[in-house]
Amino acid sequence: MNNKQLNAARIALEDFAIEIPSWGFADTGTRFGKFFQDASAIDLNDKLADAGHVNRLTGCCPTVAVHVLWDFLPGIDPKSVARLASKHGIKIGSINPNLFQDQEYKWGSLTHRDPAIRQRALAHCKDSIKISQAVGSDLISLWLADGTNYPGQESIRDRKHALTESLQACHAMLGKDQTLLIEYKPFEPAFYATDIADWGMAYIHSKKAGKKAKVLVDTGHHYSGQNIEQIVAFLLDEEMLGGFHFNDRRYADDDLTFGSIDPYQAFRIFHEIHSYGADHGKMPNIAYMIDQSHNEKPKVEATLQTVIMAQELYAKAAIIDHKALRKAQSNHDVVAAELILKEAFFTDVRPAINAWRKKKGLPIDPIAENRRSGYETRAAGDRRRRREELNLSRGGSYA
Ligand code: AFD
Ligand code: MN
Ligand code: MN
Repeated sequence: MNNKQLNAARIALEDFAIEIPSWGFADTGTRFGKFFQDASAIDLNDKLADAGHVNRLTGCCPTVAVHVLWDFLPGIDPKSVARLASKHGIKIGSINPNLFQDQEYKWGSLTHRDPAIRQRALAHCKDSIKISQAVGSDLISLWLADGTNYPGQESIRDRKHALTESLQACHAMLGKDQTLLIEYKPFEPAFYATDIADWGMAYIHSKKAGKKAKVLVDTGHHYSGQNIEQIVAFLLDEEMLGGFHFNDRRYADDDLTFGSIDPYQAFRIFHEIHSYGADHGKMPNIAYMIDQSHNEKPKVEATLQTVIMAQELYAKAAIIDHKALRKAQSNHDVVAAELILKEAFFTDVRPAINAWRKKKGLPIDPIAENRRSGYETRAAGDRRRRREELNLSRGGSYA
């Protein structure tokens, strides 16, 4: 790395923060089952402790995404959750309503043909917004599983109309500085027509909902071969990119650790963001969030791996010479243009990252430090004992 690149990477690392999901530390798995780990978080305090540990080791995960039904159990005071988070050195980040598990939502939630069910779903959104305001979060991250499984099952247009109305009502409940992130997903658990199936539907619903709604891009929510960075560039240019749920995938919404399958695609997504920043003189205000579930890898270690990969790819994309790229593009010098990206992608940015970590007093190798610290071994022992004492059945959070 030359000095210019070192400096660009250092500046990028300074402002890069990525949010970790509370659910990534709990017993999660696939629809075919979960492989339980002793160190899996039992309750919210465990999840926040794990998130705090990841932030202490990496220095770039100051917030944790929470799921309303899984983290804010009935009777829990949201302010106590905020206090618990700060005890672990982090803050509550995006609030994720849950409109996909209650039996009443079998035929949909905000799209349901019965206004009473839509009202019930809106009441949950209202509660989620209240929680966000109580914990000081400005992000409501909404994913709907709504959709149909068979042709002819429902009117696609009627559902679209119902959803528009519901999202407008949800948007009206937001605080002045809050943002509603509307996430799209083409498949699963609806297998014929998901109501918010792609970025275009999310864009249109965001526009109709109101000025505080933006699109959330989950990298696992695309058909294979789809050009995600093109969607990112388009939404950025429309000022409609609210943020990301990062993960990697081979076939579907696999929620694998970020950059484990296709790091070059993740790098190209970051390139579009840095390119936008270079053209506008400042980086866009978007939420970088992780959405993964770790069925085989140890959960804390998988989260560390993801954060480290995200930092590295973000720093690699930061050293691209945008002026040289523009020049190659204007000359239709395809190979030179492509090589500018490849050079950056294959540059070892660890000297910049190590210097940044050293300056912050962080471990140079967070994964090695995590193993040396024995954190997960202690957590496994403590949580195994608590499960036995509480006679806890596996698979759900206790509190
Ligand atoms: C599942 C959904 C979606 C959502 C996440 C958290 O596919 O990505 O954002 O759960 O609720 O992964
Ligand atoms: Mn997601
Ligand atoms: Mn998903």
